[in-house]
Amino acid sequence: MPPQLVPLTGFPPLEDDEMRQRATRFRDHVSRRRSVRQFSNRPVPREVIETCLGAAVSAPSGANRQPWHFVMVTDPETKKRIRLEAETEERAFYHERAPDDWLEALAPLGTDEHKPFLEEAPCLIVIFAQLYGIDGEGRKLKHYYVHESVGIATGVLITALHQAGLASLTHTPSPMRFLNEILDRPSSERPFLILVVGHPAEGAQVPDITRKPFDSVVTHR
Ligand code: IYR
Repeated sequence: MPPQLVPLTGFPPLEDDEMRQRATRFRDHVSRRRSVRQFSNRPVPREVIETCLGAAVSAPSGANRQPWHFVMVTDPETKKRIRLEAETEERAFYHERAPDDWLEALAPLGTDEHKPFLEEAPCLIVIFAQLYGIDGEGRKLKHYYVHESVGIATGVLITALHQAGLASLTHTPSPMRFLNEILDRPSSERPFLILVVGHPAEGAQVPDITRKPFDSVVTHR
């Protein structure tokens, strides 16, 4: 099929100073994001999260196949089932499966097998990576760079939620296949991660950790 091209819109050229200002403000705001593990039960308007998902699904993807699916979970019973299954896996992880070096790496975060936030937060967004798609005639459609694509969309989602004033936590119980059953998703989809979303609990605390010095992670040639 020949490419179908249309004019690029939405890029009015900005003065360098305007760019500097915008980049700085965005950097300062995004840098204040923290992963939160204690959530209040304050509800979040559904349309706010849907709008953030609208930002996420605008992400670039391999051959524009958009190999993702997002399930918004707000039903208390479903959240409870997810918590129970996740805690079962996490118990095995923390007490049997995890090698010592992994447990040491996690120690500064203070995480353990208890995951009350899966029930307490008003919304879980379960992100699925579609290993392949299905075309109009029911045939398998190849997807490309699936994990890169879903990772980028997830990054946009986390940033959009932060911009909307919401806290989030990336949570990856391992293995996560139980999510397909609970959420009725096909085996062509693999759970990528759970994004826990809501307002931080009053008095919420976060680990006292820092980011690597900028010059150690960025070089010029
Ligand atoms: N999935 C476990 C363990 C865990 C792993 C990593 I890597 C983290 O950055 C944090 C936790 C849990 O959620 O507790």
